Amino acid sequence: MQPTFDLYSWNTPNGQKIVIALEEVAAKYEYHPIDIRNGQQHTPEFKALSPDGKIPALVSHGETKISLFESGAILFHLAQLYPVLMGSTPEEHARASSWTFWQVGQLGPLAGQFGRFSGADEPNPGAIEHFEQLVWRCLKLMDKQLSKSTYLAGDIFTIADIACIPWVASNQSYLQVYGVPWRQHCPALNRWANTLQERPSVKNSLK
Ligand SMILES: N[C@@H](CCC(=O)N[C@@H](CS)C(=O)NCC(=O)O)C(=O)O
Repeated sequence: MQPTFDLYSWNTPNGQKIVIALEEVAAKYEYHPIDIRNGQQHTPEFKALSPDGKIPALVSHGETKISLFESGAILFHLAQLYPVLMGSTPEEHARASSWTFWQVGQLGPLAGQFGRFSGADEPNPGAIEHFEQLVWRCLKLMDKQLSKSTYLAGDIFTIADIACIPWVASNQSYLQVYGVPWRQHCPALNRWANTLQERPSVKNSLK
């Protein structure tokens, strides 16, 4: 039986990841917008799906009904159902895991804090500089990896690329919002982003 999904999300990088993954495998899903600008993430109904009150959340209707929160956990769940999302060799699988955890633990939170301080009403130049340096460290690391392989995990597109691309290249990415010139300074990252943005799943999801 083909699984179907209910996705509770919003058009931000963490939400876009899951749309890309679902589109990539042509999964059947219903999109339920949770407007985080208006506090819909704090309702008891949504918190029953995502206890920390953050998008995305996914309900997966397979042999049993499974409810998940945290974008990384959702990507791994989808990769279990659609192994193509995880690469084809044990090495690619391991690298896809590593870079996906890295996105969730490093790139996402650091870019998030950079955006938080860059957009704050109270200026805090020290914090902006601190997080901007850490963001550049992330970008240079990706650039180094992508100068050695087409995708983050090797020769095949995986959940690692899905996890990272919205944080780098979507219009909602804080790098884009605050004009971080990553395309000029990270040629391999730029090549990777251009390649990914040609994929229909990415093109349709990063708006
Ligand atoms: N670690 C979480 C982070 C999720 C997250 O920060 N979601 C943001 C949107 S990108 C959110 O829901 N923000 C609303 C809020 O914090 O109230 C994940 O990867 O899913």
